[in-house]
Amino acid sequence: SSIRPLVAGNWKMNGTNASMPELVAIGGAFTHGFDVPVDALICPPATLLARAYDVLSSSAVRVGGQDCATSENGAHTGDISAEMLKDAGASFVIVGHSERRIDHGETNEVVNEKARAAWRAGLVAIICIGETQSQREKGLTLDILTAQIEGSVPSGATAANTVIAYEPVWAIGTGLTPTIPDVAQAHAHIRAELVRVLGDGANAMRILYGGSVKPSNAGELLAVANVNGALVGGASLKASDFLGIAEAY
Ligand code: G2H
Repeated sequence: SSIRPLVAGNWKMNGTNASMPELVAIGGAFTHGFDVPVDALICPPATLLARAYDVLSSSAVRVGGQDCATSENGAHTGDISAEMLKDAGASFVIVGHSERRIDHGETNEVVNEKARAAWRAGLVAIICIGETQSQREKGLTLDILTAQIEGSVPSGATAANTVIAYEPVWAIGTGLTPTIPDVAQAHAHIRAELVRVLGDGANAMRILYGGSVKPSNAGELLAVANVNGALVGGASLKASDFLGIAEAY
C-alpha cells in the first residue's frame, strides 16, 4: 500500500536513566545509514519523555506518551495532560491500551475523550482496540472490534490525527500471536469499519498490529494487507530488537 508504515515502541512501565543508551542507538541508526521506509516512534514512561526527546530530537525518531488525561490541567493529582506531553516533546500518545482499559477501567467513552484531548493538544492519537481471549473463544472478535471502533474512535478522526492499533489482548506479552489469516481478517474488518464510520479518508489511516511482535515474526506480520506497522512492547526495550523489527520492511 502507499501508507507509510509506523513502528512504535511502547515501553510501558519500564525504563530509567540507564535505558538512555538504547535510545541513543535507535536514534543513531535512523540518522546514519539505516534507510528503511518507516516512521519510528518510542513511547517511554512519562518520567523519561523529555530526556528521550532530547536524545532523539536530532534523529527522525519521534517520542510519544502512553496515556493522557482528558482535562488540560487542574486538580487531578497524578494525571498528565496531553498538553504536558506535547510540552515535553511528544508528537503522539497511545490511548485505550488494553492495560489501561483493564487496570484502570477505561471505557470506550473515556478512550474517545482521551483521543479528543490528544487532538486538542496537537498530538496524534494511537487508539488501541482488541478482543480478549474469552471474547475470541465465543466468536465475538469482529463484533468487539466494531463496538470499540464505534465507541472509542471520535468522529473527526483522520489519517493525519489518528492511528489505530489492533492488539488481541491474549497475544500481549505472552509470546502468542494470532495466525496470519486471523490477523488479515481482523485488519480487513477494522479497515472496512473505519471506512464505514469515517468515510473514504480512512483508507489512508494506519492500522498497527500489536502483541508479541519481535524480529523473528515481524516480516510475516508486517506483510499482511492492512497492517501498516507495529506497536511493540517488550521487544522495543532493546535497540537491536526494535531496529530488527523496523528492518523487516
Ligand atoms: C502489546 C504490545 C505493545 P508486547 O501491548 O503495546 O506489547 O509487544 O510486549 O506484547
